[in-house]
Amino acid sequence: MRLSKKVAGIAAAAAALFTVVVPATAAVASPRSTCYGGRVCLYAGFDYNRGQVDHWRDFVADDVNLEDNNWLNWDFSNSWHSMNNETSSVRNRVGCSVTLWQHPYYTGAHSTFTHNSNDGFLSNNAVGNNRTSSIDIWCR
Ligand SMILES: [Ca+2]
Ligand SMILES: [Ca+2]
Ligand SMILES: [Ca+2]
Repeated sequence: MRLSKKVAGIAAAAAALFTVVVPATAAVASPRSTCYGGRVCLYAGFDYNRGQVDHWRDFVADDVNLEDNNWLNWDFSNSWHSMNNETSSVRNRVGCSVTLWQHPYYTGAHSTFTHNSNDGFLSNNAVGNNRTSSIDIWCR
């Protein structure tokens, strides 16, 4: 009797833990200020979309042409809005340097961002604002 009561208590504790875990998982759905390790994150707005429509996307490998990539919404759904010539800020957590290029296939003006760097304002970089069309991740 005593044992089953203890088991019931553990089950209740596990259930309580589960109800806590669910909203916590939902809370991290917005990448607004977070870029997870092993990724480089591009944002359609300055300051990682603060106060703006949250169009963003993360990359784990090179992409030669962003014309066929769409932004994600805050909830990871597809915005159906092309990423080409729209990047305004970047966070790099991918583990090595990343170069953003003005044109597809790594051509034109470009800017390189070291691992763990952030740039909330690409207007003053060589690649410029709303011009990125390809992304080269040095270690992938
Ligand atoms: Ca692409
Ligand atoms: Ca800048
Ligand atoms: Ca471009």
